[in-house]
Amino acid sequence: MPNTPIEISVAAPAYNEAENIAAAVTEWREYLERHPAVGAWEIVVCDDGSGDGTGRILEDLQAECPQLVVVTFERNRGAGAAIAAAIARTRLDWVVLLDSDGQFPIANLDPFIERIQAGGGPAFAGARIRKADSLPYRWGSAASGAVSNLLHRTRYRDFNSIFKVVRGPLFRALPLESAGMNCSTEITARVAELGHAWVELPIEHRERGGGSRGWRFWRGARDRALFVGYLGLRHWLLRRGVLRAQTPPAHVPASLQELR
Ligand SMILES: Nc1nc2c(ncn2[C@@H]2O[C@H](COP(=O)(O)OP(=O)(O)OP(=O)(O)O)[C@@H](O)[C@H]2O)c(=O)[nH]1
Ligand SMILES: [Mg+2]
Repeated sequence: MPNTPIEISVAAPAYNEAENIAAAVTEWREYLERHPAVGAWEIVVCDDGSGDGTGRILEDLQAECPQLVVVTFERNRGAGAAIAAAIARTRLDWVVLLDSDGQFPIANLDPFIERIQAGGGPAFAGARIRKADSLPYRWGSAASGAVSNLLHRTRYRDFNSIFKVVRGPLFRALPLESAGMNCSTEITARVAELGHAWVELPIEHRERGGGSRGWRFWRGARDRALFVGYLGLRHWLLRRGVLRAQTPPAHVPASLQELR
């Protein structure tokens, strides 16, 4: 097992990231090309109806990087839709999900690759040691994370982290339905619903490279509260056997019975 090269798909959403996307894709490409444990790799970016030239930059990058796959939305559909489309388009054994604004150094992947080579998985998550966000956003994320842990009877340090490393078939089978900025929370909850424990590893999180935050605090906080409530209700109904969980892909143990 240790010497089997790992096949990795990087999946990322992008909305008006003209200032960041070239540096991000180049950083990912160089890392994947050079990492001794990485075999086949691809980068899948979903351009979520950007209007700042992000699409053209991606086209230029594709000319020199055949492993770069671009999914283009004609209009902006929100991070949730962009993330789901990028994941669905991946093809390889392991999928790494992260943002394309440069806030997640790809070098964070080192310890995850070691764990995968040691036979770990199927679901790893990056817990941000220090969130490079302003206080209200850090507080908001901590509060919603605490409520999600309560509702899902889990104890994750960073329930809302978007930095995920998951077995491809499992990730591609998740019926993701969140629209805006709640996809990370949904992914954490849905994998937990299937009876998998996320293995959390500490990661670095840095300031956004350029460009500005594309969402408003109070609207984001309201949507997050509503979504956490919805996931909590789903989980409660699953536990009571009122709802049936999605049928997990063949290789995932039907450990859902334990939840009843
Ligand atoms: N804001 C926003 N981001 C989107 C959208 N669609 C895709 N994205 C991407 O989703 C990722 C996360 O969005 P960010 O705006 O960085 O959210 P954030 O990290 O909470 O906020 P920042 O601290 O400003 O980076 C980025 O890679 C965006 O390019 C969208 O409709 N709105
Ligand atoms: Mg960001």
